[in-house]
Amino acid sequence: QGTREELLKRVNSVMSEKRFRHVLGVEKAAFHLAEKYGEELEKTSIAALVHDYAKEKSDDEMIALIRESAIDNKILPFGNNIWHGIAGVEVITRELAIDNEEILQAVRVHTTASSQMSLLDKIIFVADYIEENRTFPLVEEARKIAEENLDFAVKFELIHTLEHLIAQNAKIYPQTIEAYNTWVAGMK
Ligand code: DGI
Ligand code: FE
Ligand code: FE
Ligand code: FE
Repeated sequence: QGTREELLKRVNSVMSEKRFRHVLGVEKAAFHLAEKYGEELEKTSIAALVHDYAKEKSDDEMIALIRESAIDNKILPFGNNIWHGIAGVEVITRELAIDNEEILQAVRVHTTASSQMSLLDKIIFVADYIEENRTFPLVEEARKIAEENLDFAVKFELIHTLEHLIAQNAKIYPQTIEAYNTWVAGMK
């Protein structure tokens, strides 16, 4: 197991300065939520630092990876917004040798959420949305909710992400809808 410093260097080397600042912001927000809601800080740090590791890979590289790995080819039409979490797990497994299943799962569901989420999954999902560099209109409200109730923050984020995607006529990944049905529409 490497140190945080080594991981920071690796992560910094595969993304823009702007995205690296976002990643540091996610780690900071995730630390805050981990202390508040009782998650282990080392796991939280690693998950936050690697969550967008595959975000700047080329489409060609990601498509090749999805085709040759066990990842469901049904994700292919959705683009890197969906690939970088689900297939990103394969990338961080190979390039960073991360094998902690809880960390990998938090990366896997950080964009779409999931009907079943661990505390770490929720922390990374919400921290990604509320970190200090985010500036969209609803972010202050999301931050306030995250201070009160982590599950309500997941729900708020799902509602507004889906609204935003639908307003743009974007393709909705089935797992995003599944998460919405569970967290928002009360489907068990
Ligand atoms: O990687 P980040 O920009 O930090 O954030 P993210 O991984 O949470 O989300 C990346 C983008 O993916 C964001 O614009 C929202 C979008 N997204 C979330 N769910 C879906 C989605 N895009 C599509 N097309 N379909 C989804 O279901
Ligand atoms: Fe992401
Ligand atoms: Fe997110
Ligand atoms: Fe992110």
